[in-house]
Amino acid sequence: MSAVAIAPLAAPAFKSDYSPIWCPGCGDYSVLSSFTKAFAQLGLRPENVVVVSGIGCSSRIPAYTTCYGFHGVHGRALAAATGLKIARPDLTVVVAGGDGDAYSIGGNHFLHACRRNVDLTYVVMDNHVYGMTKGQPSPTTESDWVSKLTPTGTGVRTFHPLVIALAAGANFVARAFSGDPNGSAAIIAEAMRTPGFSFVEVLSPCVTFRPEQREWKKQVRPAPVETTDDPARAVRRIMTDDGFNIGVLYKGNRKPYQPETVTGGAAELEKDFAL
Ligand SMILES: Cc1ncc(C[n+]2csc(CCOP(=O)(O)OP(=O)(O)O)c2C)c(N)n1
Ligand code: SF4
Repeated sequence: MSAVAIAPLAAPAFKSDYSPIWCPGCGDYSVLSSFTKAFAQLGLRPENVVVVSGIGCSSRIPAYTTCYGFHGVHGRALAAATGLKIARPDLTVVVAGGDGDAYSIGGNHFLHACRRNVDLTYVVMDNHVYGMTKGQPSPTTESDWVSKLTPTGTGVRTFHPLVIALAAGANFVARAFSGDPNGSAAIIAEAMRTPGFSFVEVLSPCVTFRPEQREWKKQVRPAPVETTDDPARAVRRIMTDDGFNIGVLYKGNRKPYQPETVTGGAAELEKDFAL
């Protein structure tokens, strides 16, 4: 008897019936489209994909997909995702969050996820602000950004996620822009195809608390250089660009971390916790 062929799914099959409650014009709508397009491009099925997030406007993404989802605790998405991928290496695990979630409260997990190189794709929607809690500065907020809470700016230098990811050992580093959902989908798909910890910074404007970010569409451009597999070269390039070069900026060959002790999967682990 011949096997029944399963038809590949199109992007809309990965969108749930929940309507996003993001502000009109928020960049995260397009990032959601990029996720679903990437899943379709990779020929995935929702039952084999898990989208894990922390807390924030951007972290609402799992509910808007038809995949399994885990909308967890602020800053702890990578910890949950790492455990899941180690226990269930058969699943495709994608992690989503914002710059506050990822680099402030979640900063330590970010460093160690890069270092561990578990086969995950981490997509951070960076709007240089805490959107959900109404506009506090985040680690990527420019030091001279003036707001009600920072009347003279923060005076603190910004965190540089891509460089820090490279220094900590991430195996794939890219920058995307929400205003180009097809380009972002291609980058996210390439990140997911690349074994190990893949990090994608998506510039995703917060039109409510950073309306000036609507101008990002005029500032972004394709990176004028080819992807490199040399982390030192990638760091030099990223340190000297203006933050608006889009593309895959580094792709390495590190072997993903997958401890043999848990290859029996979740059932094996659960035996130790049986009452
Ligand atoms: C332990 C804890 N501390 C603080 C908060 C409050 N909080 C919720 S979302 C958020 C920041 C979200 O900003 P970001 O991650 O940049 O996402 P955005 O909303 O901009 O997408 C904070 C501080 C919380 N939910 N839990
Ligand atoms: S507050 Fe900002 S990040 Fe949050 S939904 Fe509105 S525009 Fe998007």
